[in-house]
Amino acid sequence: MNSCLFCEIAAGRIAARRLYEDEQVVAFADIDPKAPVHFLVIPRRHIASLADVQTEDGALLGHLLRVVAQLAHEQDFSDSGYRVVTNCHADGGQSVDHLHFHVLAGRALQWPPG
Ligand code: D5M
Repeated sequence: MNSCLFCEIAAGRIAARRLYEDEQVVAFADIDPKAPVHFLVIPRRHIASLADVQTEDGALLGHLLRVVAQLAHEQDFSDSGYRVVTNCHADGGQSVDHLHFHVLAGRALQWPPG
């Protein structure tokens, strides 16, 4: 596998504003925020996209989404609301090939997205 930006962030070799980390996942601020709150939650292990998730990754994905809900609660935007997005492959708008969930909050978000 070639060098992966989000693997480097997860390993601490590239700096990011980290919000949360444990043995399996890392959350950090998006470098180009699209809302007052915009961070990314990633698995430490390299999974290229949602299309590459395997059945045995179910517990990891469940934990990752539970971390999203926990951070929303702790950062006090759970009640006002938020959006969780993963972009997959070219038409989905994926630009970094390491599975990541965008978490957006802090304003009323439009639907549908562009
Ligand atoms: O989302 C990829 C996201 O990754 C995009 O919103 C910018 C963000 N990004 C890119 N480089 C960095 C660094 N170095 N730190 C934090 N955030 C970063 P996608 O859905 O793949 O387009």
